[in-house]
Amino acid sequence: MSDPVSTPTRQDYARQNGWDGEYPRFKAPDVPSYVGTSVSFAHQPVVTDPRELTRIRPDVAIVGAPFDDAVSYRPGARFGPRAIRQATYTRGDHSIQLDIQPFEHLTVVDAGDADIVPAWLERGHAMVFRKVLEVASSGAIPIILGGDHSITWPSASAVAQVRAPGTIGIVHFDAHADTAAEDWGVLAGHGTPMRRLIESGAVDGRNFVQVGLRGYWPPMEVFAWMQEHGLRWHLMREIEERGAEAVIDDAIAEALDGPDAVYLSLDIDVIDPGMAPGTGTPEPGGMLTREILRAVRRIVGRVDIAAMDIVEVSPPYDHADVTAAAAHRAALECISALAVKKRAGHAVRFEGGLVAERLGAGIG
Ligand SMILES: [Mn+2]
Repeated sequence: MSDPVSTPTRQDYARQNGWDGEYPRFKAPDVPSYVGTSVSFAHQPVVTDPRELTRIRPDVAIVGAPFDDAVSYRPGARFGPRAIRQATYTRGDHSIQLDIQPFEHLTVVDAGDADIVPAWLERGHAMVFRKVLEVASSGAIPIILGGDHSITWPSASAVAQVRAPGTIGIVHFDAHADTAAEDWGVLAGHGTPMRRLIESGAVDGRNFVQVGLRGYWPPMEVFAWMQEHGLRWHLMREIEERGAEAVIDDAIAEALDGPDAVYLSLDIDVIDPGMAPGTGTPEPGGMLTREILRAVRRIVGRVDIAAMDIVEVSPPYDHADVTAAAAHRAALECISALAVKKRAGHAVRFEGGLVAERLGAGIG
């Protein structure tokens, strides 16, 4: 008869239950995407120090811009960079559609986030500018994860400063033109960045191509201003009538007509809100996610890319991470298409402009 209060005997549950077997062990970056305390884009190394970036010479550097103080409607895009980084179940090692292992060919790093604090619009833009300037000055192609669309003003300004003002064009996917003079008197709202870029001379209006515009904003006088400044745009109606393929081909031809390289700006609200509901100003009747991913592959494959941003992902309004996943794949399609180019012998990094100056001065 056993005594219920006797001292328990020592047990070896590992042995008893078969948990003492030999198992393989995994460490970052080989763990599954949901394991670990920190998330970098595609489990690539985190390199935030600009001197390190110059030393490592990455082809591509991811930058987070967790900023949404300039929105006009639903907030939440400040949570975009983190949601986009983690919206994947693989590391993205093999692009099946482009038949390439992008990270075998490209050095990609996650340069971390711009130093953002809440409720300080001007400081936020200054920090986005500085962060993108640091990354672009290393010669890497920045892929900026927003954030509301106002960050394109400082971000594209930084890229234009590194390369030389007027040398980049912008291919801009969006439901909205974002060329307003002001949002309720605010010059730096998310409805105004494209006008600021053109007014400041960073980007020539003739080097602007917009795709996917629809809905009820901006007003007529803004389109009149766009016409005066030589912008080209393709309404959603044109995609409905001619198909995305034909319209994207025209956009590529227009993007090649002038600038040395293209800054690709993808407002996720260009995609139909049925497929990308997690955004601040949803406009029904948009493009398909697959049309956008194909457009990114084609544009990056055929045009020299200076940078890309992916903005207006607002996770609080998302469902089942579909919007964040679309944004994540857009970045990965850009990286994969760049890898295809590099494999074919084309340079991906930028070595001219400020980069050459820095290296020439021995800063690198
Ligand atoms: Mn926009």
